[in-house]
Amino acid sequence: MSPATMIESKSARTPSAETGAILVTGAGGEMGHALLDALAKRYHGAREVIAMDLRELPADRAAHASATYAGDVSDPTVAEAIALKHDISEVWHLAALLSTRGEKSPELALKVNVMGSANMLKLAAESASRRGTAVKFMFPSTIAIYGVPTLDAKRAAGRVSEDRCLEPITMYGVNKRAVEEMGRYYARHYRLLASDRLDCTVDFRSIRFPGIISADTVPTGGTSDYGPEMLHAAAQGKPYACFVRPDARIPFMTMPDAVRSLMELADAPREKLSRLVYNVGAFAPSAAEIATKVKEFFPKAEVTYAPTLERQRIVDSWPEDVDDSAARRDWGWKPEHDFDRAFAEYIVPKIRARYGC
Ligand code: AKB
Repeated sequence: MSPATMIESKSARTPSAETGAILVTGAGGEMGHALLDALAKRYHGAREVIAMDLRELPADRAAHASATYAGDVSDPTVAEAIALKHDISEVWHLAALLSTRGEKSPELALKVNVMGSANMLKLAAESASRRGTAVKFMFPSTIAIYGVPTLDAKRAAGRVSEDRCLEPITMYGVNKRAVEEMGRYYARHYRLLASDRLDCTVDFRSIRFPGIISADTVPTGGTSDYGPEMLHAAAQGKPYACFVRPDARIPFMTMPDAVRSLMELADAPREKLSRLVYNVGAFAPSAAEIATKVKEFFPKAEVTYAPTLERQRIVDSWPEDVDDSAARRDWGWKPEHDFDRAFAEYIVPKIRARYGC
């Protein structure tokens, strides 16, 4: 998409440019939705928030941003046009094609997930050198960067720490891992030979997220989607055929915890961070344990199992849980919602209000 076809709209709000602008890509996606809310609550319009998505944002979402852009992250001219108009001091780069979608169109996933990220990293690096200060780059990575070869290996691996089992089997996992490495390059090596300035680089910070459950939105294109799909189906009184076996186990967390973790990592003093990329965990139920919990709250829920080869294979390659001790030690990560509290205090009350059940 050329800048000429990029749609821009502005709300009436006049932001302060004192601290620079925050650019959020993928603002129309599940996490973008929750992050825009959180940024609006935090800054109340006192900070410029620029929301970008492939499609134009609905008016209620756009109201949370000071400017919105519809454009393709993989088109370098879009990033260039945004950088010309705004003094970007933070990039929250959420735009991506998820794992199941990525396996359907691997080349498209490569283009969006890797080229899109390369464009945003370049934008951040150039903004940093223009501003003479580091530009923060927040990047949601994923448990899909891990790959265990067999179910026995998965059981033996247990809670996987950041530097083990790095052999992803999906294009999405490969892409996210590549961007983690590109982030490391931009944070630690880019242009340092030429300028010697460590203070005006990309301050890359990333979290490898597990499956995320939101009570407000239903995910699309992911492989951890069976968790949230099961819940949203039960709340609407619809039967659900789960696409993985009952014993399939991966880590999950709630959307409020996921957004809070990104914000806490963004706020952490750089010198406290021993890594660029962190695991975060919360709970790690099997599909059958999610179904049992769903039935506690929605006794009429109908869950059957119809595993599909491709999606089961992906879930089997992901670890059953993650070791997040580095995040806990370095920046005090602690999930608010364990499995019981996630349902009792967040998912069920919100989902009941949403569907009126
Ligand atoms: C997916 O299923 O692709 C994502 C993820 C685990 O990153 N939700």
